[in-house]
Amino acid sequence: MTNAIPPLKQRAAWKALTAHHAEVGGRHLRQLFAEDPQRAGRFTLEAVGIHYDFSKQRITQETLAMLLQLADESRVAARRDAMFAGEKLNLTEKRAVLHTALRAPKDAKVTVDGANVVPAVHEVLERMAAFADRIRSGEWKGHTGMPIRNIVNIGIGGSDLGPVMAYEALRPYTRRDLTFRFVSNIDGNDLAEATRDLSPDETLFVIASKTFTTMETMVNAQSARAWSLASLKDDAAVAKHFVAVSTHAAEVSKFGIDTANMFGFWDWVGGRYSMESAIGLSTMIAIGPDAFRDLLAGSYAMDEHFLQAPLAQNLPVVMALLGLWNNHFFDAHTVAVLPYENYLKRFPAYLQQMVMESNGKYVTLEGGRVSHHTSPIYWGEPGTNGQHSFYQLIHQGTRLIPADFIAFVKPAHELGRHHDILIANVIAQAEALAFGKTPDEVRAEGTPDWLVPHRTFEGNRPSNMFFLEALTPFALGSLVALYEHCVFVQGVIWNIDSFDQWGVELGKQLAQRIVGELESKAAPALTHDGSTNALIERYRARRG
Ligand code: G6Q
Repeated sequence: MTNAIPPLKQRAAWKALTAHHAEVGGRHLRQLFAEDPQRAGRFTLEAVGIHYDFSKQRITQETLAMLLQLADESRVAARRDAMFAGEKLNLTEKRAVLHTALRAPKDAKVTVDGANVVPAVHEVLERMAAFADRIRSGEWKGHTGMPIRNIVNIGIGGSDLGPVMAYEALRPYTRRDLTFRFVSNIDGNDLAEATRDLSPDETLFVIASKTFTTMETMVNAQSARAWSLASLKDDAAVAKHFVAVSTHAAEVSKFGIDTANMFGFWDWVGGRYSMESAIGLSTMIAIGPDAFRDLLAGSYAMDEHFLQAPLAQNLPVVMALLGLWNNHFFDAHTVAVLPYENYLKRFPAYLQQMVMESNGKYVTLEGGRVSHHTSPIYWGEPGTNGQHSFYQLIHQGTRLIPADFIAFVKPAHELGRHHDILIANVIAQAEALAFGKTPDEVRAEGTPDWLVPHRTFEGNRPSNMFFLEALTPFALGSLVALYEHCVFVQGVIWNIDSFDQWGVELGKQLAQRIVGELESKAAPALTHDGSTNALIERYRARRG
């Protein structure tokens, strides 16, 4: 399906928004709240257990109506339906985009190239569950007859960030008597640290790689194999200590892993959208098959909401539109993701890949150059830590940084007043950013005149507040799908391919060439630029 929509700036809704921004863009949130006592309720949505308060965005009802008009003109609903129906929306790789099929119920039907993919999804889920149960129960024995106590996931990018984020997020649901480690970096320190205190006869490696050719993962997997066999001293041990998650059976058996111990997925699952495919095997071992199904159920519930809710009440759609409003009309180049939940400490990193690898593109679907910015930069840290560091810039810096606050009513651990204080802080930050503190208020506190400008907060900094009940597997699944669909909607409006990632290729190719030059005994003539040549020569000379 092609998307022959006019360029963004030529769409009628865009033009209307431009005029509208000239009129309302300067209004302060203080004024907007004062004018409309119903504002908080008016700009709050509730779905899939997520209470989404966007009343602290710099919008009026008219803004929202125009943004929704933009979604209409950009054919968001039709593109969404096409994605769920298995059309090949990943244009440059000619692939369907069906991470939503990973969480479809057993009786659903999702067709790719004429075949229903749902039975295969459930078949893999069942194999994963049987395997996870065998590890968790101790039935699966290592080569020396010891049960597995350590699981090391080796993968990178989409084959790492989802599993590690989900493991950290759902720690209270994990088997505490099992140790989980995640190795991604080609830097040998990563594998060395992950294995230094583990015993090979109790350690299982999950080699997670869609292609099974990624340099980092393959080198790490070979070194893990050597580490294992140095102690177990028998090639047959590989079958007990290595399993693979991949779409490439041939490459898996080339590595020496029995394909009976391989868990498959499909080319219609993008790496950064794969944490609920077999790439989630380590997650399933950690939290168990039932909790993993709850994770899928949370994403599925958000999928259904995204599919069925009218655009004006549709969380991912509204969130995406407000992101565009800030990005384009207030020149906000970044978004701070600020979970007030320590278990979500890897969530910003996970979102960085999801958002920026998906929508960090300057080429349109038709191959032209976009005439506007695309993805903002996502970054963040859990609160309250960030408050004692970079929040200064969000409050009083010269750049506008919209924030996504994420908080939960119930903590995993009830510990004195901790949670009340945590939640007081997240609510206070959103309030402070929106309303600030006027010079008069500062003066009234007895501040001397010379200090007043320094202690004044302009406010008018927009934020989203996502308030959920508790960080359960279901809630995590719903949050992941919320952001996935938000990214999708923005990609549709920008008319870009959110599902390829050609931008990572050049560095890979150059590294392949340079590694040959670093390791060659023959000191080859270097034909890079002067700086690159000098760096290569310096390394070669220092390493001897
Ligand atoms: C994600 C990207 C990328 C990918 C890694 C690992 O969307 O495609 O991050 O996940 O490069 O790839 P493999 O799983 O093939 O090793």
